[in-house]
Amino acid sequence: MMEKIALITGASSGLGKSIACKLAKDGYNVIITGRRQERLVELEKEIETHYDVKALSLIFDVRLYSEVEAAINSLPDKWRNIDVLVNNAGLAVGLNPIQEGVIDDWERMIDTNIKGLLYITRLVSPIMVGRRSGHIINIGSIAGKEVYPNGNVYCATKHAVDALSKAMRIDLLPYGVKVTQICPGAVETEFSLVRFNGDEQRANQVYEGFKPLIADDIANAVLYAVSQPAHVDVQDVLVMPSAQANSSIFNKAK
Ligand code: NDP
Ligand code: 8X3
Repeated sequence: MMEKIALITGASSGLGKSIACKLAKDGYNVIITGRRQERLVELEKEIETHYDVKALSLIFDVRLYSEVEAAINSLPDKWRNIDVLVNNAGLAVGLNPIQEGVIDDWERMIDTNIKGLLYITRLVSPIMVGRRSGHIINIGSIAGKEVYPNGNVYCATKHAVDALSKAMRIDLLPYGVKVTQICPGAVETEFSLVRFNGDEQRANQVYEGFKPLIADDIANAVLYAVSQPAHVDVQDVLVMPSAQANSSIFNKAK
């Protein structure tokens, strides 16, 4: 049996990749998941080269329960006892007023950010409950605390993550399973490139004139949460760039 195991969704990029590396550095064997196989296979090699742990990639789309179920059921016995689940896979698509919203964008956000998180949690939490131990980290957002113009459905999905984090904490409390929500402000990753369908110029504009967070800043928060003693649960962490006061007020260079 392996000592410590963490499963990180959305590890092919951004926060998930950095979280996987930090946890591996801390001695976790990591199950890294996403849809882009080549990236995950490369990360698997990178982790096993640099750290004294094992890495295993699982390729699936979190929106498809049958794929998620098959992936979790395919885990070899020695990988099944997951200690830490990081529900990170997620995205924003588009930035339109509600009356101009694109239905397919809404479906992608709701299916990924809410249903995907639920599917994985439904499959992994019984393992934790059975072992009377475990830690679920949900990556929320400042967008789950406040709404901002044109953020409507993305903000709603992250408000759902906020609600689900509180709800999971209640349901899992009797079984010694901790739940932490980590809510970042603006982090420079592929997030805006995805939101604006590959439009690099528009994506770069999001981070102009101020210093955004980097993925490692959020991975540090995850490491802090999982490193606490058994009697301490870091419930909710909001990490913002120093130049960002709330979801829409920034101190940008003129
Ligand atoms: P990235 O676009 O860099 O990474 C997103 C990750 O999610 C990728 O690994 C992607 O993998 C995975 N993913 C997306 N859709 C699916 C899917 N259907 N099935 C499986 N995996 C999927 O963005 P971030 O790292 O910034 O985003 C990570 C999380 O952080 C998200 O939940 C986001 O909402 C949240 N967040 C981000 C902030 C930011 O400013 N960047 C701020 C606050 C929260 P693949 O494409 O290979 O499937
Ligand atoms: C991502 C941060 O402010 O673009 O969750 O919604 S924001």
